[in-house]
Amino acid sequence: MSDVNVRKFKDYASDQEVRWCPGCGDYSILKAVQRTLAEQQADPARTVFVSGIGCSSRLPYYMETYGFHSIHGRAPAVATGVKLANPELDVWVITGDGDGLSIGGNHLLHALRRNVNLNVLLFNNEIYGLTKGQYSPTSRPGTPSPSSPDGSFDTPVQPGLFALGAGASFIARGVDIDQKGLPLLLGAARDHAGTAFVEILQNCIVYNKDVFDDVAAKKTAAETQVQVRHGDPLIFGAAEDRGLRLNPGTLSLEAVTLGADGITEADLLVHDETNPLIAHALLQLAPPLPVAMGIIRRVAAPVFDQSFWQHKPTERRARVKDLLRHGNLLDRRV
Ligand SMILES: Cc1ncc(C[n+]2csc(CCOP(=O)(O)OP(=O)(O)O)c2C)c(N)n1
Ligand code: SF4
Ligand SMILES: [Mg+2]
Repeated sequence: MSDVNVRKFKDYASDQEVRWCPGCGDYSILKAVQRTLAEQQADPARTVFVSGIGCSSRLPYYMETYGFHSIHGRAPAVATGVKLANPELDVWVITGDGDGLSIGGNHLLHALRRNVNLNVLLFNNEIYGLTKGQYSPTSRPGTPSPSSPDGSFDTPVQPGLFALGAGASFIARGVDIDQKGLPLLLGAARDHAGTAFVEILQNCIVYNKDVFDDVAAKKTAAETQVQVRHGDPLIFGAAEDRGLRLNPGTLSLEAVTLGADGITEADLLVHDETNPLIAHALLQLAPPLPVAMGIIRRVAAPVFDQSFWQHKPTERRARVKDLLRHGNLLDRRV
């Protein structure tokens, strides 16, 4: 391909004025998405971004691709329809913690369990940003907000564990500002056959500023995050001298120091993307333990849209117009 035909990340940006608050983490995610499409030389004419409602859900406006700003919580359903109608499209779902896990929890659950070939990006800022800062299903207990003036007392849902419980075949976690790591995760999500679920920790600087500082702050990230890679032992720390081993008594991960008490790399747990127990243990990690980043789970599983068309090959090109003009729709059932 000559240079003139190579798409740069700016080629995926639309001419729309970006209307997020200055400093919002959504800007970095948008850039990472555009960078991913450029890295993979994705065809904009075959790319669709479907969103629900929320600040995060404004993303499709800013992409020079096809897009739907759909209904609150319903993006997975709309995206499933898009993918079924034209399986050749690369379909992305953009959702927030409120959109995807509150009103849309049911829709997300079914897309995940069906394993529709979609890339789902959940922007988790632990707050309803668009509606001015009410607490959300992922807000940590004690979050003060207009709907919880004395601090929230709900038990939050953890997006990755929700996805695991729903049977997701791909689960990853990244941070908005990680311009190196995030495009790699998004690229892997795009390559995955089935629903790829990516939770992105996103800083809402207006209504929940720096809520992820204990995990995402750049200065301390080497200590507060463990980057997981299939086949590698779980090592973290700026000096790479810390690790996670499985405590057989509690069946949970514990942090250890390499070299102390005779501990070596051989004592550490080796990441296996296909092992659901490891995924569960990694998703349980929370401060003061390092939080898992990267591809936590990735397995091959039957893909809903592929199975659908295998069962209805002749209907593939059917047009709604033809169906509607045919009289009684029920007579057309096959
Ligand atoms: C049916 C319906 N109920 C409620 C709302 C109000 N509403 C709009 S966005 C939103 C929550 C958005 O939160 P989130 O998905 O976390 O997105 P963020 O703005 O934080 O990116 C709510 C409750 C709505 N638009 N439609
Ligand atoms: S309210 Fe929060 S999430 Fe929404 S644009 Fe502003 S900073 Fe971003
Ligand atoms: Mg939110």
